[in-house]
Amino acid sequence: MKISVFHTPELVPDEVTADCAIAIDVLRATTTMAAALANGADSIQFFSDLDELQRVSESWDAGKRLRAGERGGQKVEHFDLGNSPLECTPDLVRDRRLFISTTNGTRALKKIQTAPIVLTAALTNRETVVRYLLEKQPETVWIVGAGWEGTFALEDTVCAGAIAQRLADQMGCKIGELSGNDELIDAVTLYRHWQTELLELFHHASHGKRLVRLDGHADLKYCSELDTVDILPIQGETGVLVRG
Ligand code: 3SL
Repeated sequence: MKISVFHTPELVPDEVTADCAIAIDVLRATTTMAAALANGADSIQFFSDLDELQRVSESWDAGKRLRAGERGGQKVEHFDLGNSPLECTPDLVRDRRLFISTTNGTRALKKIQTAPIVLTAALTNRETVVRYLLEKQPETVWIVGAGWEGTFALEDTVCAGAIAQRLADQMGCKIGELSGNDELIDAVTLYRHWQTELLELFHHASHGKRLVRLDGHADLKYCSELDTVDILPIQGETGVLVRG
């Protein structure tokens, strides 16, 4: 298995040639998606465009849909949910489809949606993603960080490193044997340094600081916890994530 890390969707080649592509937006889209599916959501349909989300979700049974998303970290006006994993309670999400659009996370997913296998990962479901990769053994894996509007994000990179480190541990190999590009080594180095202080790292991250200004302390803490949910969000039909 060779793993390559791309820090932003913009860095991903237009033709996705990986056997498996994984989108990461730890703060907060892919953490929210894992929480929603873990708490019983039926599925998650992702959009980069809000108008398209409105149009497509109109055709869905009103009692079975939730419109979720943010712009600038704030809930989109008239939507049912913002983009906080803590909002995705079982009572609210059970058996419903989330129609979601976020600033960066859903764009990362759009960029990789043609890959044969599309997953989302966060720190919270890291172990489940690793277990799946160990079982399926895809030859090439691309991990794509959502970043922030085209720039590098610490929290996405540290999660990529956490996945790769755990894989290397489980496979009993050196990280260099898994490395598809230099960014993978960089991500693992970041993880090794901060692995016991992930919440502190998030307070140094520019998007972490932005969320703290929006009173997002509880979200930051939830998103920094490793291996807390056993869920694999995997693309079923194009643009729709289901439980793997
Ligand atoms: O950028 C994104 O996709 C969001 O996850 C950002 S926020 O954490 O909801 O502000």
